[in-house]
Formats: sequence, C-alpha cells, structure tokens
Amino acid sequence: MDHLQSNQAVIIKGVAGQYTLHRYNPPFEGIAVPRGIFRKTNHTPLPGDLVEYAVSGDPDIPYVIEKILPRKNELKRPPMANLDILLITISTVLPPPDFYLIDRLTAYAEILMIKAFLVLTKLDLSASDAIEIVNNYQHAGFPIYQLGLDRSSDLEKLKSDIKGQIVAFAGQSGVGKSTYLNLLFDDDLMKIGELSNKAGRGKQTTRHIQLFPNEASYVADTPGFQNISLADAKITGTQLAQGYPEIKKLATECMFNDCTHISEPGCAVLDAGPELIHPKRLKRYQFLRQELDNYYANMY
Ligand SMILES: Nc1nc2c(ncn2[C@@H]2O[C@H](COP(=O)(O)OP(=O)(O)OP(=O)(O)O)[C@@H](O)[C@H]2O)c(=O)[nH]1
Ligand SMILES: [Mg+2]
Ligand SMILES: [Zn+2]
Repeated sequence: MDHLQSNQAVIIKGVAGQYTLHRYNPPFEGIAVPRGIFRKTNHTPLPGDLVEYAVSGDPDIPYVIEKILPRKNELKRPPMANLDILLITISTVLPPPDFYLIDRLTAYAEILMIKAFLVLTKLDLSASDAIEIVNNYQHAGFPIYQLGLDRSSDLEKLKSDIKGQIVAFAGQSGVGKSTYLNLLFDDDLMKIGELSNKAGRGKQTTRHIQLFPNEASYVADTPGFQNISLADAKITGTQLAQGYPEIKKLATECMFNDCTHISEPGCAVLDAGPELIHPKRLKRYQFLRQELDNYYANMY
C-alpha cells in the first residue's frame, strides 16, 4: 500500500455511489465516481479496492475511477475487498466467548485467504478465562494477542504486525472492537477514559464500511461480521475442513480422500487426540460440518 503509482489509490469509503480515494505516498485523498462504462458492467467498487483514477473536470466530484485492479478477495457481507487480516475480537468475559462464532470466522478467513488474528480483550477483568480460549486455538496456530486496559505490550505488537495491511475487526457486540480500533490510533493507553472520536467509537450508527488510514495500514470497524453465515458465503462442508489448519494438516493421513472426520474408520483427525486438536474445537467442527452438509443436501 506504500508504493502505488500516481494514478492509483485505495477506496476507503463508498456512500451513494461516491467513493473516497486515499493514498499514502505520494499523499492523496479525493472523491470519485466510477466512469460510466463500468458502472453498467455490474462491477461495483468496494472499500479496499485498489483503483486507477483520473481527473474528472467536475469541481464537485473531482475524480473518476477508471479501473478496479484485480481483487485478492471479495466479501459480500460486509461488502469489502482485498482484506489481508481479520482481527477476530474475543472478550474473556462480558460477553463470554461465542466459540461457534469464532470458529466460523476463523474458517471463513482461512478459506478466503485472509489471515486470522485472535484479539483477546478484557484481560484486566479476567485473565484466567483467556487460558481456555488460548487452549482451544493453540493447535490452529493463529497469532493471539492478549489485551486489557491495564496492559499495552501486545497492543504494540499488534500495531506493528498490521503495518501496511488492510485489516478489519470482527466479533460479538461489546467485545471491544471500537475500543481497540481507537487505541490503535492512540499512542497513550491511559487516555482510554477520554478517547477521541476520530475512528467512530461508541454505538455504531453508520452502516457503511469505512477504512481508517493509520500508520500505513487501513483499519475497519465492521459490525457486519456478527451474523456471518458460511452457507450464505457459499462455503461447502469440504471447504469447511480446509478452514481448520489443524484438521487440514491431519486429514492427509485419513483413509478416505473424502473423509468428513465425523465417524469414518481410519480417520486421522478422530484418532489424533487432544495433543493435536482441541476436543471441543473438533466437536464444533463436526456440528458445523453436518449443518453445512445438510444445508446443501436439502437444496437439491
Ligand atoms: N475492562 C475492559 N473493558 C473494555 C475492554 N475493551 C472494551 N471494554 C469496554 O467494553 C465496552 C464495549 O466495548 P466496544 O469497543 O464498544 O465494543 P464493540 O465490540 O465495538 O461493540 P459493538 O460496536 O456493539 O459491536 C465498552 O464499555 C468498553 O469500554 C477491555 O479490554 N477491558
Ligand atoms: Mg463498536
Ligand atoms: Zn478424517
């Protein structure tokens, strides 16, 4: 994102057909509309899109988008493109973790080739509850950040690990997405009580996805991920298994190529034991797998 050509920029917001373009270097920000031709081709620009633009001659909307560059990925809900990292935000308490939601989000990210980072919050309220969360995911290998209002070391690490990337927060309501979005923008953790509103903290009123430029990154607060449905995203049961790094690794040793890892003989996943996959995570996989397989079976 730091080396775009002088006619390229990133869409950080789109409202009513008008798009805000942003580039770090050389610095640029401006409003654009898509050129007429591709407006007809069903190719709607999305936040996160890398585009080529030109001057329009219209003082109200000074730029036109000429072209959308090829996307790395495309999300339907929330609508955005080229997401590099999903910050799956999980609070230790208040609200307690919804492990099914976390598993759906991690699988979704894996399948769309988005990196899944687990951002644990409220460690100041309960550090002991973090252990169970860490245990559930230790074999999956996702980076885990442990955050609380009394600690800042992992926040600094998170900041540096997202540099130059397009990043979105996801997770249940009340877990701290907006809080930590703001803290990423704020150097001083002590200011938590008097946070500025520059990144839209507090109750979400806007339904538009917006990427906030920050230290060479683009960061979005995306409440839309709460109701993620794998079936809506057209993810199949077979793909689901690919969305679990620890299952994917073991599955190469299963007796059957199309093993579902639910009850087959010679299943390396079922035989693996808790040192290789957390038993509860396997149970949830099996539930989600059956749910998806039933969904597709009933479609025909
Ligand atoms: N003690 C403590 N409180 C936190 C922490 N993170 C967030 N909170 C508080 O939890 C509440 C909810 O945080 P938000 O950042 O608004 O949560 P959100 O995920 O954006 O919620 P939605 O916008 O509803 O999806 C706020 O009162 C925060 O101050 C934390 O690490 N420790
Ligand atoms: Mg919020
Ligand atoms: Zn198997």
